[in-house]
Amino acid sequence: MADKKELRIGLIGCGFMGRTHSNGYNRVSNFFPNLAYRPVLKAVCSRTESKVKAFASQWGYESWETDWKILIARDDIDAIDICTPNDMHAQIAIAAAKAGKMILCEKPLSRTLEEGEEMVRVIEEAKVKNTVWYNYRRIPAVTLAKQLIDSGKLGRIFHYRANFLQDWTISPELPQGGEGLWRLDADAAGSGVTGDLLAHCIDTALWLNGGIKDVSALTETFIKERVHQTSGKVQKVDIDDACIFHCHFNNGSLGLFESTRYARGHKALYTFEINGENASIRWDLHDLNRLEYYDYGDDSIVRGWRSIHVTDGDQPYMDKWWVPGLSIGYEHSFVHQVADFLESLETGEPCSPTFLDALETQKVCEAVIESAKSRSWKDIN
Ligand code: SOE
Repeated sequence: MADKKELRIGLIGCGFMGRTHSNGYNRVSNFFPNLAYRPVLKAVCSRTESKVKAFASQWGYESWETDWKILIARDDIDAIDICTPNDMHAQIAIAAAKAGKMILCEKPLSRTLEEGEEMVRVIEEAKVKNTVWYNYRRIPAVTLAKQLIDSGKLGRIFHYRANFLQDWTISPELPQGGEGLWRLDADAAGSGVTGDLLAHCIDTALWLNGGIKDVSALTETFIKERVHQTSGKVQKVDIDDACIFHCHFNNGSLGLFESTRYARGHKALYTFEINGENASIRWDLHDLNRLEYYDYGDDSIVRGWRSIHVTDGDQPYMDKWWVPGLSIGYEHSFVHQVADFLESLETGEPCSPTFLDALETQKVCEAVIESAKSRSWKDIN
């Protein structure tokens, strides 16, 4: 380890995402031993001292701060990792870029397209290395889907279908805003399921199936008012609780997307299915090691959907883990993103999705919200 170059991390935010990223940094050098770089957990930052101290000790950070501006100003930090609620992404990323730090930003890039454009402008000008944590791309079965599509096995694509279904906000008693529940507060989050969940589906879709041309959407807010944790008052809810949209992709295929936090029984059901002229694939986050594949080229007497257990050393990332047949999980997608980021420091290549790539997802999210508001089709760009 001593011969490796250090990437000194300053992480901002100690919530769920702070834990997933920290776990990625902690695991990566054990499982990707050939990388030239290794992450060093230099400092973590959060407003509450007791919380940030406990987090630093639990995850192995050398030090902690309670003011992100101080963290950014430190010269022993190379990269800022943004794990805050969405309303902090732009100001932190812009300040970090101006200070010459690399940036790893949690998804979605921003609350609005305008915010995202400004972030991209500053980051490009500062020429700092950057990436956005759309982690699902790096689940081996999803990466394998990309390889199958790119190899031409599916042929012309006709349909792309994706869902992201949850059920955790059904109770009207659930407050909005504040710690843990900022995702229900439009000021903090920007949007509801569109920016939080559909953004994942859109990122994967753009990666697998190329750009989206236009969208037609509808959104619904089922619970119109909730107590706000900060003010203690009942306030209007401005996020979208559910969103459905359809679209044309630039390659001529049709897309159908649905997301909600009101699908009783579903906790994080992210699924997609792609139908091509020669083959189809489908994937389900609840069974994330499997990729379902149907190939019309198979001998007709055995033709049918096959379930590929993506755990073989020949399959993406899997030579780094256990032995064929043994599964990995959600957390490994973050380890893979760290590994790819470290590798990109060696190769000098961008680590996708970059801020610029993630701006494409913002464009679609913005068009989806605008389309639902205006009850009309919206072009992307
Ligand atoms: C929301 O519940 C959430 O945590 C998202 O914010 C994450 O991005 C998604 O991966 C899981 O669900």
